[in-house]
Amino acid sequence: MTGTRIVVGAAILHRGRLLAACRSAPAALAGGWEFPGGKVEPGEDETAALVRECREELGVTVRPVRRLPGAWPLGTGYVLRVWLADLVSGEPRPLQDHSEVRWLAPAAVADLGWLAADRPAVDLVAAVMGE
Ligand code: 9L3
Ligand code: MG
Repeated sequence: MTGTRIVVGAAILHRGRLLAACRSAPAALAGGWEFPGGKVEPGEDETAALVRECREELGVTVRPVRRLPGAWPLGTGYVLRVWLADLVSGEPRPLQDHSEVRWLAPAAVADLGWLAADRPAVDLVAAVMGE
């Protein structure tokens, strides 16, 4: 939709595990787990933003695979869209806005303290992991 501002999140799957990142900033979100990512910049497409954000936040190269159906409101005029992604290279580490990253086995996905906005996509990713 024209004018809709988009935040992309990366559901990075690797060796049967899902990467989750715990926010350290801003204070209102600190301690909440999320799919790493961020705002799509003007003129940038979603996949380019996803690759850029994963490089900036985690120091890794990812390959977007497909976008999950849905767009979830962030309450700030933005919506969250989540992409499945492969890890191409690098070892994820928290370089920006995160205190910790964690690889989750399928059984651990549902129990994490995800940000509310990410929850619906978490359920979709969990279903993909169970396929
Ligand atoms: N946000 C929520 N879930 C996510 C991501 C990547 C982002 N998986 C929210 C947090 C911020 C806003 O979107 O309010 C912008 O994200 P960022 O650019 O601070 O990562
Ligand atoms: Mg971010």
